[in-house]
Amino acid sequence: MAEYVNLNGTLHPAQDAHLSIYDHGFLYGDGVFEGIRAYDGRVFRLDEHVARLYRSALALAIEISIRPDQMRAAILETVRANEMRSCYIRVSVSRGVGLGLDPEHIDRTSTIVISTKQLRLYPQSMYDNGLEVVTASTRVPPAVCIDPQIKSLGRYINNILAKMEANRVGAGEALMLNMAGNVAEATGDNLFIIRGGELITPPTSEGALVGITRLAAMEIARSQGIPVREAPVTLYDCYTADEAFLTGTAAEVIPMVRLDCRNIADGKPGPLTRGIIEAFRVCTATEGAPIYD
Ligand code: PXG
Repeated sequence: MAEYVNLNGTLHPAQDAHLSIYDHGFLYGDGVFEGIRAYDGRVFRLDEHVARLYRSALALAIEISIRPDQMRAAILETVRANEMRSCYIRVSVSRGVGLGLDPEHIDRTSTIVISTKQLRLYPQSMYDNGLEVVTASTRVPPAVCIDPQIKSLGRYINNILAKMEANRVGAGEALMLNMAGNVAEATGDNLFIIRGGELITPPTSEGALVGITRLAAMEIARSQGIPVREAPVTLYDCYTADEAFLTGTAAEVIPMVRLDCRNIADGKPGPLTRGIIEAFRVCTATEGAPIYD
């Protein structure tokens, strides 16, 4: 079946969806995006993703030319056009088209692209046995330079470099530190540690994205009676944690069992992590905006 892409409100076969070479997203990373997932006919936390997209755009003074409810409908329409039930949905929005940095001199009609893909996931064995992670030398930019709450295209060059550091040593992910040397997050996932029965995750002021899976994991933990706290996390805290895991739309909830050649506790996924993974799978299977009524 042909793959369809929604470009500025119109569905095109993927090979016919063309962007200007002067699109500000391409030229300068001047845009925002969301990575969303559908599970068996339902889009997980669609409204939260759309809301975050518009907050990111607002913070960068990018005017998205359609309303959030129209964006929501366009996302669902695109998944339907591709006859998908479970997939990864990518929404990218750029400021507009024109050469030169100055937004005054470009056509500030936002470019909006919505596409769907089959996901390549971590293999099940990594959920069962956990992920080996390394600390990257590439830092997250300080919040005074670019607020980590903004899911912008341009921000990701550092994350890509950090991911390449992980690839170089065969690790599944890389942790990124902030300028103070505390752990901010992984390249495309948030970090959690468990210590003394308590769940701890770095606050966004430490350089973490306000992850939607992060929020789901916090809600699940609280509902299971596990206390949750946002606090700075050091590498020492990770090395000596009872359990650790990462959360993200792509990875879902995945145990982190080794960091920088050190086992975390016994080097196996811990019981609280397993409980949260199980509950998260129930959430993704039962919640979400229906794609096909
Ligand atoms: N931190 C960063 C830097 C991220 O990019 C997360 C944490 C997890 O957030 P969510 O809301 O997904 O729980 C992310 C998510 C992509 C892609 O297109 C990127 C993400 C998610 C899905 C797809 O590469 N980043």
